[in-house]
Amino acid sequence: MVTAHRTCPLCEAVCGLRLTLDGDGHVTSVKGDPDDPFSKGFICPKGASLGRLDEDPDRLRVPMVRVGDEWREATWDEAFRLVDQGLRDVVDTHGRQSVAVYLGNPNAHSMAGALYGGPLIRALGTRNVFSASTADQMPKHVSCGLMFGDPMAIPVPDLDRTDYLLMLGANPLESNGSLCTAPDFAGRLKALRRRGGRLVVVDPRRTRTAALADEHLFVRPGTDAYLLLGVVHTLFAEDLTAVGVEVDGLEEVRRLAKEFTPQAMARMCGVPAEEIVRLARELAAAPTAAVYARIGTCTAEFGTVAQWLVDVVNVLTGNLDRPGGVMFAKPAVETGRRRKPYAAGRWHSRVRALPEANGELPVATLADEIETPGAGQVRALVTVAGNPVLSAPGGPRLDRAFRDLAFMVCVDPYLNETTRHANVILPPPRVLQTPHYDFSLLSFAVRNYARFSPPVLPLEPGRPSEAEILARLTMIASGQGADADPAPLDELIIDRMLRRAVGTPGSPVEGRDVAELRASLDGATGAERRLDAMLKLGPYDLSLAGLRSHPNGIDLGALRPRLAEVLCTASGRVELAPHPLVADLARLRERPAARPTELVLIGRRHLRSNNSWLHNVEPLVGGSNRCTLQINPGDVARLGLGERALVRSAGGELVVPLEPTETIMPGVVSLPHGWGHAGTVQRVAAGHAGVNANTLTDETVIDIPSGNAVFNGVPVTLSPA
Ligand SMILES: Nc1nc2c(c(=O)[nH]1)N[C@H]1C(S)=C(S)[C@@H](COP(=O)(O)OP(=O)(O)OC[C@H]3O[C@@H](n4cnc5c(=O)[nH]c(N)nc54)[C@H](O)[C@@H]3O)O[C@H]1N2
Ligand SMILES: Nc1nc2c(c(=O)[nH]1)N[C@H]1C(S)=C(S)[C@@H](COP(=O)(O)OP(=O)(O)OC[C@H]3O[C@@H](n4cnc5c(=O)[nH]c(N)nc54)[C@H](O)[C@@H]3O)O[C@H]1N2
Ligand code: SF4
Ligand SMILES: [Mo]
Repeated sequence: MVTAHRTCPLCEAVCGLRLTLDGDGHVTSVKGDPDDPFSKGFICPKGASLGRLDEDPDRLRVPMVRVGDEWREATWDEAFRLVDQGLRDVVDTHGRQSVAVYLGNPNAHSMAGALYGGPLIRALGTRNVFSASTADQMPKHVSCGLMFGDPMAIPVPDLDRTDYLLMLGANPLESNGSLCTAPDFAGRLKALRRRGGRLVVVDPRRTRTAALADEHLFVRPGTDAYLLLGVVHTLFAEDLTAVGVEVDGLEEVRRLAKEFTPQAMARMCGVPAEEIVRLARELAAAPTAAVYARIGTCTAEFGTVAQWLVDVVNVLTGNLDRPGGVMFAKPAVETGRRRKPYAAGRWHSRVRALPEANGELPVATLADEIETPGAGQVRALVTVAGNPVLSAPGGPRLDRAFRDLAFMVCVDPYLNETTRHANVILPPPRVLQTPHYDFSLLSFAVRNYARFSPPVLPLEPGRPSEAEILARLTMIASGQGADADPAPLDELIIDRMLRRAVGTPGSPVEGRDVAELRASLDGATGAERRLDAMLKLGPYDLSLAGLRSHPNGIDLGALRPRLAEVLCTASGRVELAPHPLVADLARLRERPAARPTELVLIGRRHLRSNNSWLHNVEPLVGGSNRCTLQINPGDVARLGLGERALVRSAGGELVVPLEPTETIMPGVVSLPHGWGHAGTVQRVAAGHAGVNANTLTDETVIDIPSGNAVFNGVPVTLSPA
């Protein structure tokens, strides 16, 4: 029996786990780690099934090569050589822009993704960079980039101290929180209420989170921006503003907000005008307050404007960068502090001329780039930890487009709806064979905290770690071939990092000798050495050895005000009225109010699900975790529907089982994404196939400033099936 401590990699809550393994390396129990200062023993059903997931017999163990419709196993050397050949053929004939890359969500949870995603993109030398971010939080990056100068400067609600939390389009009781790293989110919300605070949830569904709140308001999908404009209007109209930080554009926002009266906004969003006014008054009157909005408001037609308005309200009520308001975490490792203010739209996509955001093009236009002939047409694709056939808008079109690629390589543990189109699949090792540090999620934590988990089990001889897989792909992409040793890549990156740091005034190593610093670095692999270097350059005087000696994690304290440190705007002030967002109000003004009979589709999440890839773990599927269409019983009766319905949208059609429930507002239906398992060798998932929600979403409709996909507020019609 061995006990091991690990951070759970399955969601943003970063819970500490305590695993027990038998002599053969099988997980016999998974518990929350009571000694973790952040998660304090919390665990959810997903974390509890980590052992099952890790030992899933359907996970790939060796590289797979597709020849026609047949798969065969390959050695690692052979697989990398085929990748080198496949990519080289495409680049030689069609140029570098003809290779696209798609990085999926689990990259945000892995050291390999954090450390090698950037180098891989740079080595490919392509602007056809896509990721799950444009199906998720890109609106927040763009709004924060424009307001604070840095797209990664995303303030989080100070959950443990706030007196008032207005939550829009988030359901942490199912999702465990997002862009707000907070293990036991539910416990923290209950504590907020126990200390006399108030929680208000805005959602077209009365969710489990809403049930726990003081108040729940139904909002018409896709209209949170209108609701927030009504709040901003009221704050000015009733002279309730109390700006506590230096801003530019205050008068412009005051002037802009004039026309957006609560009465007019109520007609758009369905929240009564007097409720909008009351929300504004309560936010202003609370000793401290935080507005927090997540996926429901991001993956919507006015996603970026809504994210902007969230922080406008936080600024206007004096709650930006103060305890109890919204604050910026100070992680132990800061990946690339910006020097230049964020600029949007530096280049555009070839086919639809959509602007780049944060270095990426919208995944909503990936199919266009593959299907449309001409110079720069995408002919090859590299995916890492992504399943866009199920997760991207208009997924079935991508399913068809992928078939026409000249070459595709996927780094993924599963043969699934996306990777089945690959020529080569490179599977990363088991979770327990992988070191873990949360480079990105700890930047959005409600407490400053650090934890490193070394691998629990060794790699089989000859098997590369995911870091090595990505490093070798990077070497291939930079033209150095399949057999090049990737070790110098890490050393080059470390060297550059140290050189910059010794020359930076105020850095902990200012003026020191680079060679000496390099010699003092610790770590079994290049990835670990890079982490050690970053910790040593970070603000807490930490090191890899220091983290190793604290296997339960280290609490680095409550959030402290630090706006001056993160602000990177040209003016040196918070930009309250960035031009691209002000300009986008024109689009919002033109949208007609919904007709009473109109039906719109939204998504939802389930505690025992995780996008598309946990449906092969028996304890996590079944029960209430099913792919059904939630619908208000009034709509069922009005439309004369039975047990199933035919759902049609501009994007496509599906037949789905109905789940009538009073918890969803009339005129709204909800279907979870990540289902529609087909053509794969995942035996459990195949028995719970469900349908692909992204058959119905429409890749031609996006949030303009960010290029983000629109999953919520999709017009649909229903008829008996
Ligand atoms: N168990 C589980 N956890 C997960 C995931 C998972 O699939 N399963 N996925 C992870 C990922 S990738 C992410 S990004 C996070 C997301 O984390 P959350 O943002 O908390 O995601 P959801 O649970 O989908 O909650 C979104 C809520 O928005 C509501 N909504 C839909 N449309 C609108 C709208 O127009 N306005 C408003 N105000 N609300 C709306 C939905 O009804 C839903 O309750 O969760 C992560 N955690
Ligand atoms: N309709 C609708 N669509 C949505 C959403 C919605 O709310 N509604 N939500 C969107 C959101 S928020 C997101 S984040 C995206 C997610 O979009 P994606 O990231 O494209 O999809 P996932 O289902 O998370 O796929 C993750 C893939 O990574 C693989 N994987 C798991 N662990 C690892 C690992 O350690 N290494 C590697 N290399 N691979 C691994 C899995 O097998 C799976 O193939 O979906 C989006 N799609
Ligand atoms: S809440 Fe998230 S991090 Fe915590 S155990 Fe569950 S899946 Fe893992
Ligand atoms: Mo996500």
